Amino acid sequence: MPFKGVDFYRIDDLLSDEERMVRDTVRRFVDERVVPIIDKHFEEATFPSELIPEMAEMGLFGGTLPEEYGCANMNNVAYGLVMQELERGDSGLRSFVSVQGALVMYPIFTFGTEEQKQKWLPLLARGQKIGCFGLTEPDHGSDPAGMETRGRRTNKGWVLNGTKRWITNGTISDVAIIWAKAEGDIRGFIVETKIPGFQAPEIKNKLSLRASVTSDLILDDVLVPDGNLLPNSSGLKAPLMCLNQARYGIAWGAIGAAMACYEWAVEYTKGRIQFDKPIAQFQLVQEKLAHMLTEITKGQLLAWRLGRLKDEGKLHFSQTSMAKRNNVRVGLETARLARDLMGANGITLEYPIFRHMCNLESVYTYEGTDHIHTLILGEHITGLPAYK
Ligand code: TGC
Ligand code: FAD
Repeated sequence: MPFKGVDFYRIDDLLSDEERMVRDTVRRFVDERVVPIIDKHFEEATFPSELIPEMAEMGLFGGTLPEEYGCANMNNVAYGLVMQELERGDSGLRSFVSVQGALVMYPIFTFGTEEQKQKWLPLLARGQKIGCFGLTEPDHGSDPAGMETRGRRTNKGWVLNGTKRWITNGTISDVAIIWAKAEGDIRGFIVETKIPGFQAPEIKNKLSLRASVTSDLILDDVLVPDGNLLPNSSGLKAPLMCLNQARYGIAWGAIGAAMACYEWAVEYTKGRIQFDKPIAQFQLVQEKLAHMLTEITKGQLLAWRLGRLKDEGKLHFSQTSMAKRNNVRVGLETARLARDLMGANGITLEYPIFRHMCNLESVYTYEGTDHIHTLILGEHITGLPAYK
């Protein structure tokens, strides 16, 4: 079914011509290149790597970074619209682009030397190198400050030891940004994955984000040259700054998935006859459709305002938490309601609904769980941190 677009409050009118053009380009790409193949990839649990060159060509990797590093230098609203469209296709595709840009290119750009930027950013922007971000560990998810991965300084460079878990793109990466406690401080390292002592086995049997590669990273006495330390990264604040970028993209992306589910629910309920009427004519069904559209519209406005604040340099990370938390809730609720309205047909891969619903279960958990974003807001409101 070709996507018509969900824009009840004419948010299009709030976008510039350039923002609309970026959105429409990625919208076409998703309709023509992603939608026809994504169910097969989800079913077979493979990532659609064949799409990497086209996404690079469109400037989607590190899209907001400057042109001097081969990036598209788009504004944050345009980037958000990219994320919305990609996740309308599949959260796995948006995850791939989030990780490459927000979690690999952003830390190199923000905490790296000029030499590191010149070496890595153009390759990553062209999709010739793929990256991953290793923060989470088997025993430290919501609480990354407790990480056990260690960096020890030697006269040959840094020796890294530890295990990271649930790492998007891990097995297919050429380079990993690894966060470790190094001489007492949390630091970021650029680790080339072909190096001795580094392994990245894939985590199998996921029922969510099946069209995305998720891995363990095992570092066993991995020797990293001094020049691969990100010199301006110091403390937990550094990886958390990266997470802000990715959480921003998710706030837009989750609404993309919701838009896809809503549109299918409308079409399906108008065509499905029970008791001699389209089920869309029943009040209980209309209540659900009205609720979905209202929540999507609120989520779109949150994302749009978040983007404008980010472009104006006025964004506080607690505002990103509000949008991530709200919009993933909207995505997941919309997917579940659409599944309900489609009855038994809702559980198959014939329609994208259940796939989105399964994906969004991960999106609810990664990049800060729903609880963690609630507590970030709680701390912002009260000044009292309730995590510990
Ligand atoms: P806390 O003491 O609160 O903070 C340490 C320092 O960092 C500052 N800070 C932030 N700075 C920038 N952005 C943020 N979001 C920040 N949050 C805190 C804070 O002001 C402090 O600064 P300073 O100057 O005083 O040192 O740290 P805490 O240990 O109490 O932890 C706080 C908490 C729980 C919010 C944090 O640990 C957290 O966000 N946990 C969630 C972990 C998480 O989101 N992991 C995500 C891993 S990556 C991932 O999931 C990728 S999925 C990718 C995909 O496929 O799309
Ligand atoms: P836990 O932290 O153990 O949480 C379990 C439950 O306890 C949750 O409900 C949580 O909200 C709750 N909880 C924990 N602490 C508190 C508290 N203080 N108050 C209230 N409730 C609390 N990580 C990376 O570093 N890089 C990646 O690329 C990456 N990709 C991922 C891809 C996928 C598909 C998934 C599923 C995860 C990925 N992650 C990645 C990991 C992700 O960030 C973590 O799963 C997430 O941070 C939660 O950690 P956890 O799974 O260990 O859950």
